[in-house]
Amino acid sequence: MADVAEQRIVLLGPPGSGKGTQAELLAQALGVPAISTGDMLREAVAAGSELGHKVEGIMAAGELVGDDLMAEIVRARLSQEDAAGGFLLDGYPRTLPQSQTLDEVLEAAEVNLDHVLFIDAPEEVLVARALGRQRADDQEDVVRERLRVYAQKTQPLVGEYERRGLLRSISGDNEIENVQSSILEALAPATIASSEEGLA
Ligand code: B4P
Repeated sequence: MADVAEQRIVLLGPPGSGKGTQAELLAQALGVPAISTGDMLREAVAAGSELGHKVEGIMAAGELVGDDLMAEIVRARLSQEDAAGGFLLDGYPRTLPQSQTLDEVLEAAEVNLDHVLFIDAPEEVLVARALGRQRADDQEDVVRERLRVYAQKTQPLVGEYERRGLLRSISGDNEIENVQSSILEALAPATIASSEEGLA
């Protein structure tokens, strides 16, 4: 039986909902690595690697990097040793084909996805946060494009994971600490149940 440290969790939500912020806090609480595809891509751009050159323009325009390239990156990262005992995936999957890739990776490793945390907030809150951050892909027109792409390509995953009974919805329109408390509360029944089974 999986214990607390073996949780495999996906963080889903629109750009600026606080996925990255919450992933870091939750990873510390659960003792599993936070794997952010956005951070991995930004590091590649900063390093000027071949991958960085491929994705730089796509990210700056607010579009999604191609599913095949993302599959390569995520397969390689999830096969690393630190992800064997659980992980928090921040920003992946973002499309239905990406969710199929994740299913394949998990099936091959004979493990399951435990939760999908869906963090949401009103559009104007998301735009205001992104503009406050001043990252290269945080110009207002790019932010609005990222929100459009999110609604078109990523939003359908919410229904998909809800059907599978994995979705836990969290309001991201709150103080960072309060959002984190809501997440821990949403995970608590499963966490408590698995610890009790571990003790039995
Ligand atoms: P990401 O890095 O995932 O960008 P994001 O969605 O804006 O991040 P997030 O929602 O985590 O926001 P954060 O916590 O930082 O992706 C960037 C780009 O990479 C994508 O557009 C795409 O091009 C590419 N990419 C990544 N993954 C991909 C994939 N799977 N497939 C294809 N392409 C992919 O929070 C935002 C701001 O709000 C921060 O400044 C934070 O301090 C603040 N904040 C957070 N929580 C707050 C709160 N509760 N109250 C007030 N402020 C808060």
